[in-house]
Amino acid sequence: MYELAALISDPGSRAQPLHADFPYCDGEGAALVIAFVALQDVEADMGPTDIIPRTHTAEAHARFNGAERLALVRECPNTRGLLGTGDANVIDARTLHCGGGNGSLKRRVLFYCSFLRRGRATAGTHSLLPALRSAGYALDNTEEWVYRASEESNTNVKPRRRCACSLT
Ligand SMILES: O=C(O)CCC(=O)C(=O)O
Repeated sequence: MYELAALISDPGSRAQPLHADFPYCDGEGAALVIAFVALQDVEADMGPTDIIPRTHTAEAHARFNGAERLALVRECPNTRGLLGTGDANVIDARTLHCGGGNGSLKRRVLFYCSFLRRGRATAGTHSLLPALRSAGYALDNTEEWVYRASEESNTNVKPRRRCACSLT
């Protein structure tokens, strides 16, 4: 696990510039995968995340770094960020995206977490608490920590309130 936090866009927040959270590197597959989870419904005037599918590629990054940045944005309608509470967008972090401007009176909050490929070094800072960085939360050992966490939380509530947790 690489990041674990929430991002907040308050009313009046400006749109972000289009960006990728990870560079395109020749010969390398996806190194970082991010899930953005809506903590409330995200409506059109709240500045939904604008995600441009299939832009994790060499060609799209070349266009983005050249003169075609605006053309890329215009090619794709901004509908993928319209989410119901609990819905998620999961992207390869090389995919071009940006938060929209929040012209509503509602706060937009997205919980996000990301997973970095094992052994992949990065230079940047990230939002995962230092204490959690060495905990070994990865996608290939979720049985160990997701189920353990759900078991632990289930033992701390009255039986009638227990919930079944699964990854499906
Ligand atoms: O605000 C959003 O929906 C996206 C935020 C984002 O892409 C970022 O902070 O890198």
